[in-house]
Order: sequence, then structure tokens, then C-alpha cells
Amino acid sequence: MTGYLILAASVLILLVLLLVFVVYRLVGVMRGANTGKIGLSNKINAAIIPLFFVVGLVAFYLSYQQAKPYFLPEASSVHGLKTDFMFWFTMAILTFAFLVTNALLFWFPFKYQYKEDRKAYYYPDNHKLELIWTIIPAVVMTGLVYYGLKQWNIITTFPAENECEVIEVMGKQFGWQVRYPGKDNQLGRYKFKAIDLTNEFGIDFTDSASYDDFIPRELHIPKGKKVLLRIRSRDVIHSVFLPHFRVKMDAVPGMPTKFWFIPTKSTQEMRDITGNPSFNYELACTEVCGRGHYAMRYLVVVDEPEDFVAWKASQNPWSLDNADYVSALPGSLVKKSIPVPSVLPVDSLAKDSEVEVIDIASVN
Ligand SMILES: [Cu+2]
Repeated sequence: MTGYLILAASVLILLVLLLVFVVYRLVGVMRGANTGKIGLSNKINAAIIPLFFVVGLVAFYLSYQQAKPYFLPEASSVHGLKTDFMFWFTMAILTFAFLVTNALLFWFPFKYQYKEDRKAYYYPDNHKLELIWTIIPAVVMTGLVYYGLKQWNIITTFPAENECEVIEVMGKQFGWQVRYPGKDNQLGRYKFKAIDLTNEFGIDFTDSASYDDFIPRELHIPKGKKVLLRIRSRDVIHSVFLPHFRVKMDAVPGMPTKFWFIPTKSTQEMRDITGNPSFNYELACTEVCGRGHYAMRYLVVVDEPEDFVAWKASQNPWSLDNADYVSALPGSLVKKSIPVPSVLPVDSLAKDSEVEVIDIASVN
């Protein structure tokens, strides 16, 4: 309240001063004191303009330095490095253009300030200049768009599912859940009507591929392997955001989406790089999806490939942890006593080792 009063008082004082100045000038004109000469005020105004630019530049630099600690660390995915390069390259071009144009903008009023012995020069147009400042930005823009489209094509060209670790990510108000295909490497079907308090995913247990699916409390992904996220939402639009991997894709109810990427740094490596022993990757929601939106943080762990295999092997199928629930379901294969091979401790982890480990250095 006091702040508003001070502001109002300042504005009032300025208005009164302006009024006094105007009246003083008008009285001067009427008395014939106005000789038409432009005095020192013109020089002062002309000098203030470039000074304003210099102060602005310092503020520009300081605000950048201030924000720097909050920048994300180097991308932890193959495509992330490329998109980051594109971002900073574009930023460099924009900053250069910004500095040059604004330096001229602020310099010209100073240089061409009013002088008694100088007359304005009539300069309507210059075709050569127009051509230069049309063609150069057009060429630069075309280059940026070309490179961007090339990267976008790589991001949106999906590898075959059997080359990837396929993980289902489901958003709901308010949290994430992830489902892994289990040892058969095949995610079981889901259906909306199967969703209830226990079966939050709506896993369809009339599909035998569902029985070995597991639902962990963290999203584990292997370093150096292709990871394919199958994304869906149960209620409203959410958005899968893995900032460190530069992954972002909306989770839309009724319209499954997907995203694939290759993680390049394990959680442990990131802890070493950032010097923060409690560093963790995270999955956040970037769609303002309701009251509990802020709580949609999910822990992400990047394992070394062999640790990932071991972690997967240590997970219990959801149907095993909820055996009573599953066997009581109307269409449950357990109830019908149809053999469900994938529930049983299946032979080995042979399937896991079939997913090719990518040599990260060669992709970069
Ligand atoms: Cu959300």
C-alpha cells in the first residue's frame, strides 16, 4: 500500500513539474524570449541515448550471468546434443543481429543530432542495401530451417520396436506410471474399461502378454540403447518432459504418442559430472493439468546396460504381486487355467541381450 502511495506521489510531482515547465516555456514564447535556438538540452539528450544502450548492454550481460547457473547441463542424449547445438547456434546469430542493429539504432541519434550548420540529407531508398539485408537473413534462415528439418526427421523416424527398450508411460491426475513389457518383450493390451483402483493402468488380462508386465516406481532406462516411450494419458492432457534428454511429448487421452532417444550418460556419470552426489534425472509434466500438476515428478535412473538387465530381472510381474486381484477378473487367463507362459519364471534374459548396445561415440 505504501509503495502505491509513493508511486502515485512521484507521478503527481512529475506532472506538476511538467506543468510548471510548460507554463514557463509558454510565458517565454509570449514574451518573445524564444529565439528558436536549440541549447544544451539537445546535446545532453543526444548523449543520453548511447549511454542508455551501454547501460542496457551491461544489464543484458549481468542477467545472462545471473541465469547461467540455472541452465541445464549438457544433454544426456544423442539427439539432445544436436538440438542444443541448433539452439545455441541460432542464439548466437540472433545475439549478433541484435547487437549490431541496436548499436546502430542508438548511435545514429547521437551522430545525427541537430546542428545549426547541418541540413538533413534526403535519402529515400537504396536498392543495393535493401537487397543485402533481405538476402542475407533469407540465406541464414534457410540454412537454419534445413538443419532443423534434418534433425526433426531423425527424431521422428522411429526405429523398429524390437531394436528398442519399449516402455509405456501413462500420465494421470496426478502422477506418472510406467510399464515394462517383462520377459516376453511385449507389452500386454490395455483397455479403458479395465481401469479401477487397483489396476490403474487398465491392463487387459485377457491378453497373455500382460502377465509378465511390471510396473516399477522409477523409470529405469539403459545407457547407449534405443529407448522408445509409448505415451498415453488416462484423463487430461499431460506432457512427458525429460529435460536432461531434451525429450518432450504430450500425453493425450485417446491419442497415444511416442518418442525415442538414446541416453548417453548414466545417473552415476551425471553425479560425477555435476559434482552433485544426489543428482537424479527426472520426468516432469509440462502441461498445466490441474491442481496437483506440480506433484508430477517421477524419478528417472539411467543404468549401465548390464545393471539395467539385472534391475529388470529383479522386478516382479504386476500380476504376481496382485495375484488375487488378477485371478478374480472375469476374463482372466489364470482363472480359465489357460497356460500363461510369461507369468512363470521364464528361461533366461536372452531377449534382453538381443537389444543392440549403441556405440555412443560413433553416433556423435
Ligand atoms: Cu500433468
